Amino acid sequence: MERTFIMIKPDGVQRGLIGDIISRFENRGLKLVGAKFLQVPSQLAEDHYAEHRERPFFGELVTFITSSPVFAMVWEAPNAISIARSMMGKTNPVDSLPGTIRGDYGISLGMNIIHGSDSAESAAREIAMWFTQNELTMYEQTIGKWI
Ligand code: IDP
Ligand code: MG
Repeated sequence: MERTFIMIKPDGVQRGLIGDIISRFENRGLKLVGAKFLQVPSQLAEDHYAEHRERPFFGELVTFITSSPVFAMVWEAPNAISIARSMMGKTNPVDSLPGTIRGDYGISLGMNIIHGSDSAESAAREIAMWFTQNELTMYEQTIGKWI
């Protein structure tokens, strides 16, 4: 079983896409085990995007992600990380295919609606950064058995 950190960015929240994005993950069969709506503190934004600190767009990225509320979630499923990444579509809008979240809703590289962990290491790091243990449900213990 795997968990991934997913965040609907300020543009996705403002465009009213929270419900659609949750539906896509629910319909696919991933299980929601944590969620929160928040305006991101700058320190959290900088830590979250630490791997991009030296990139020229880092300042704009942090400014954007802290500009208005985001919707942060943890989803659970077998292979949740790669399944969520394929549902999101590629980072570059030229490559994000129709049928994916980015491919259906966006043409902007910076305002690309959604973030999702890109590896098991990132997922562990991001989940721990955004959620405390007791904000996350133990799915099998509280909701039902995975089959
Ligand atoms: P990802 O979100 O698909 O994992 P990353 O390469 O980790 O993509 O980049 C993080 C975010 O930074 C992207 O989602 C995008 O919003 C932004 N970004 C990436 N590359 C650029 C760029 O060249 N210019 C402006 N923003 C960028
Ligand atoms: Mg990334």
